[in-house]
Amino acid sequence: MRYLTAGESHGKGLTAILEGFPAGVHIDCGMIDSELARRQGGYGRGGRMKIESDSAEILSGMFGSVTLGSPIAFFIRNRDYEKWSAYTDPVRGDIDSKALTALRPGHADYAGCVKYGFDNARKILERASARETAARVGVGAICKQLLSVLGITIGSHVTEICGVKSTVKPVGAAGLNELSDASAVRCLDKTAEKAMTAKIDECMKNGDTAGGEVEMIIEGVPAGVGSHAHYDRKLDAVLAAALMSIQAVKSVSFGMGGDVATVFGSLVHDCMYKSGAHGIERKTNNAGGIEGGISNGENIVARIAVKPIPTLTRGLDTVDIASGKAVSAAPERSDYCAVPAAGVVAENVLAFALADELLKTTGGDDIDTVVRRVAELRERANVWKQR
Ligand code: EPS
Repeated sequence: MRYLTAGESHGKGLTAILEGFPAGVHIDCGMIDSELARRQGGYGRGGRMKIESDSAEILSGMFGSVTLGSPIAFFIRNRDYEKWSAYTDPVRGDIDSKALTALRPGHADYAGCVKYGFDNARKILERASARETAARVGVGAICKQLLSVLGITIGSHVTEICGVKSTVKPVGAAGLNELSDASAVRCLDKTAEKAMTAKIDECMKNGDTAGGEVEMIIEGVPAGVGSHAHYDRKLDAVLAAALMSIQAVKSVSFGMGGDVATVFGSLVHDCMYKSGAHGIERKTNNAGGIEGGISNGENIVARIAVKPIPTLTRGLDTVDIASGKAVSAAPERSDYCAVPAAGVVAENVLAFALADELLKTTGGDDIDTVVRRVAELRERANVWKQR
């Protein structure tokens, strides 16, 4: 599969085309909109989320909500476009009458203007904005529904905001989002939740922003997805690239992550034992469900670190490229903290990347073939039960 997104943050809206999705999957379009609504939520979001009420209008790729195997296209309207059309209309808009020249440190403003030879950073920020993730969540929501047919669930929870850490460690993905979505910061630890909310309140008071960490768990992936043989099919590399492509993500890790550097191998690798009911089982899951670039049948556990949003209402020291003078970066409208939303985006980019790699492993243009091949893969891991 592959997909493209198009659309500027304050343009008419966002378009996505998902190509290569199998035929015969019944898509609940209401579920796409609920994923879009989950992405809009979380304590610390800014004024824009009060304006938008994201909904995907499906344009192609299905009849009667059942996929055809043809490209699935959809459109998410930007309500805020009404206020911005004089600047952002693709044909008549005059973006230079709303120029942004005080470059925001941490955003794409400086590097983008150098790259394209622009002297107005608004031409960069309109596409660099995390608004684009709405389109990616729409694509992921469709892929989540394919994975669900195959018994695969993805959930996430916030593990840290601005140094405040959660101590709750969920065991799986089933039911995880019901719990995390019930929290304003999508955190399972009630004490940490309070302290995280207080950190965000501090940001609101001081015009600052807060980053954090989110953990994603994928349950039900059969062993055998990905490949040890090809660098570009290693499942951890594929999933990491997808996660790193999310705006503001600065690091990705699986299982024990960076802690593997701190202890002996005997404390890292997940010992196996024979279990009557399940074949071969593991005592631990430090690998995070991937060995040699291939899923090993355990839960896939990934984490992302998200930097604080670079638009601070208090402003940061910078240079105005129109005057060449030292100024404070423009106080554009933004979010104080988007870490809870980043978890929803991460689940959905993982859904696409995993579904894509899984289809490479199983083949199949229609859902029945994919279901049969996944069942065969699962059966292979069960053969050792008889020995
Ligand atoms: C976002 C929409 C944006 C921001 C945010 C994410 O809306 P606006 O720019 O109109 O306030 O809230 O974008 C950024 C954090 C960014 O750095 O650009 C969204 O839909 O998620």
